[in-house]
Formats: sequence, C-alpha cells, structure tokens
Amino acid sequence: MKLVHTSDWHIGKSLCGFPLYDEQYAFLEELIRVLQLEQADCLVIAGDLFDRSVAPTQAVTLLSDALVRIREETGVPILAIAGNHDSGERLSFLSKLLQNSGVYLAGTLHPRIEPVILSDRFGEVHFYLLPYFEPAEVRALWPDCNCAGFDATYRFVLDTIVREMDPYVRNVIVTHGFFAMSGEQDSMLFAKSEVSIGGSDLINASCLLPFDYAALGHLHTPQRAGRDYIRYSGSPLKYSVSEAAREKHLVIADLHGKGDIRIAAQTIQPLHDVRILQGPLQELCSHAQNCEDYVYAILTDSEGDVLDPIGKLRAVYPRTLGLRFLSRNEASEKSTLSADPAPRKGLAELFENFVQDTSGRTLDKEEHALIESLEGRVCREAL
Ligand SMILES: [Mn+2]
Repeated sequence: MKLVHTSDWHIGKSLCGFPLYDEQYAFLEELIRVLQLEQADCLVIAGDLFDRSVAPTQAVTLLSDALVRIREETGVPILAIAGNHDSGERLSFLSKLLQNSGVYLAGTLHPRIEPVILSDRFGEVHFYLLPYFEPAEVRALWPDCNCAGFDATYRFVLDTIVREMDPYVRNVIVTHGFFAMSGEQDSMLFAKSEVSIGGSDLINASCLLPFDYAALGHLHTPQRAGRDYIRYSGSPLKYSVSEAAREKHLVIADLHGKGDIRIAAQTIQPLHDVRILQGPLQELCSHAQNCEDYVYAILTDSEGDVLDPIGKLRAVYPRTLGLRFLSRNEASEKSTLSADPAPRKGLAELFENFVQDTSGRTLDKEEHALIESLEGRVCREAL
C-alpha cells in the first residue's frame, strides 16, 4: 500500500498580501504527477486544507477542482481530515455521499471512529481519520471522561481507537496537532505561530506508537516525531519568510507486510520560490535572478544611503515581500565571530533593535532621550 502523505495546504492563504492561488494550482499539477509517477494507492491529507474556517469562494473552488481532478486523473482514494484552520462541519458537507466516490473527509470528532479499509496484496490497511478537535469537545461526546488539556484528551481518544483496532492488520492514523515524544519537543522544527506559548497544545507522541504509520499535519516543516513512521509531511508550499530555507516535499510511505514500511520523499518544485536575499541594494538589483520568486531582502547598506529601497526592489522583483536593514549588531556579530556570550542588553538598546528590525531605521536623538527617560522610570517602578 503506497500512500502519499501531505498536509497543511492552507488554500486561500496569502503571503504578505500576495494571494497564492497560482502556486496552489501548480502544486495540484505536481501532486497529480507524483501520484501517477509513484503509482500511489491513496492520498492522505492530514488537515488544514483551507487557511480559514470560512474559506473564500476561490479557495472552495480550488479544493473542489483538486478533489475532482485527483479522482478523475489518478483514481486514487482520498483520505482527509480537518485541521485547526478548517471548519470541521463545513468540510463534512456531503461527506457521506462523497465516500461512495472514494473521497473520505473526516471533519468532526465522532465517539466511534470506524476505519476506512483499503486492501492490497498483503491484506487490509485500516485508516483511522481523527480530525483536529478541542479538548472540550471530548467531554460532550464521552460524558464520563475526566480529561482536560490536549495531551490527556488526545491520549484518551487515541486509546479508544487502539483498544478497538485489529492488531494483526496494518493500521494508519491520520491526525492533526503538535505531537512530540516526551522531552523531544525542543528538537522539533516549527514556527512560534504553529504552537501555543508554553506548549499547552503539546501531545506526547507515544500514544501513536501502536500504529504502523502516523500521518500528521500541523507543523509546516517535514520531520519525524520520535519515530520514522510517525511523521509530519509539512506544507506543500512555503507559507512564511521563516520557511524560506526549508525544502518542501510529499511523503511516500510504502507499507508492505505488517511492520515493513519504507519511507521516501518527493521534493515539490514551487511555481515561485520564497527566498531571503542579503546584500547591498544595488547588487541585489543588478544581479537579480529568478525575478518572479517571492523575496525578502536584508539590506547591508546604511539606511540613509538608499532612496526608496522597496520601490527599487519591486521594479526588479515584483513579488517583494518586504525588507529590513542589517542591524549594526548583526553586522558586527558576523565580523568579529566572538565566542563570548552576548552581554545583557538594556531596555533602550532592546527597543532600538526592535525599531531597527521592524522598520529598518534607527532612533533619532529626541526618541533616544525619550526611551532613556522611560527606561529609568520603568526600572524604578520595577524595584
Ligand atoms: Mn494546523
């Protein structure tokens, strides 16, 4: 059973105001090509199909086109769940009817999750589609459940699946959330926006160990969660500047007999890449390459030396996402390569760095004096 695992399509998302429909349609072409090339047996989409719970009409059309075309052009069954960005109820629209067409959409949590059963020459594979849910939903469905928080409630629900499932067939779980093995969460790759502050949404991935493959969604960087067979596919496209250096791929999980799984990846070539450029403005503009890409520039010029930098960049790179000037600290850090720990910064300096990083300018004399006087006051009040 060769399954292609993807997640976090975020259809309808825009990047710094640029809608990404063209890139998302291009991904659909790429996906269909890979499904055919790999002779895949099914497609798994582990949540966040849409970027917003009330998706724009263009996004609904794109997903509709995608599901229809994948079914018509490849014939593979599609198994998908809702993520935290989707509205589970909306995604469940016509889902009972769609099952008869080989499209299995699990939008909302049910007290009894029946597996979708597909077969190959090694026997049956049972797919459990567990959509994203909030801990409070569990008590409404299982009144005697006393669990609170993400870890306990996901563990509770996954235990009910594991208790019922046939241990002699191959079992695949498809779910969406922040899973990491106990103590390993710091080594996972994610953006701050993908997880809650303080880690209250963290779920111990050990509850996924009984499955033969766990197709996870939520984190945008492809990675394993403690085991090779417990895995995030990541998003198909770079959805923020912070993802610029990360390659995107589709996971190809080939389940042979029970306990025999082979995992590979297919790199996704985006229609337009997201890149960070660094250097003097003049150089970035005169040595421009792949000008249709989305770029974010870190300029090494002194701020006063360049006029209308964003306009100049956009003349060459029409999809310029933004820019900032390299701060004096960053520049000196690079040149000294000091091994000494950074000295603790004062409030005024931190504020100055903040202004520099966000607007690319430095504080003038008057602003400086204001911040210093505020710093004195804050420090006194803190005592
Ligand atoms: Mn998500």
